[in-house]
Amino acid sequence: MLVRTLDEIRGGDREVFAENNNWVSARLLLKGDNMGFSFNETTIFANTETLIWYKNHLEAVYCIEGEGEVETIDDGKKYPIRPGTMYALNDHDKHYLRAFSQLRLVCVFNPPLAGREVHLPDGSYPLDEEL
Ligand code: 9YT
Repeated sequence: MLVRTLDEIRGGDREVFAENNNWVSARLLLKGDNMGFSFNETTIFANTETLIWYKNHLEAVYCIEGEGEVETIDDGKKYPIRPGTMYALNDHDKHYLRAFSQLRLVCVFNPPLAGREVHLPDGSYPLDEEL
């Protein structure tokens, strides 16, 4: 049985800030926990725009706080994000994530994140063997 709290994660190795300070991710479950997925709570800071393209991963995101939008780059579609909204990047969709107020998002990655990944310039995370 694994039990972790955000309070324990704050300030430790499992708390990861974006290279541009747009977000902070509490990595509640990682590859080493052997669940087959990783599980994070991410805070996206207000009035930020983040380019994301998880070409190596699938991600599902569930919003529990805040207002924002996702814009998929290939077709220019915009999807409002608010508490209760889930989106899944099932097609490795390249997108902008915009936070109009602070967002709190629960994020699941397959394959699992391995540790302290931050976005590469193209918006992806490396596969863990490339870390
Ligand atoms: C929604 C999203 O992908 N935000 C970037 C951070 C990521 N969720 C993470 O590493 O926890």
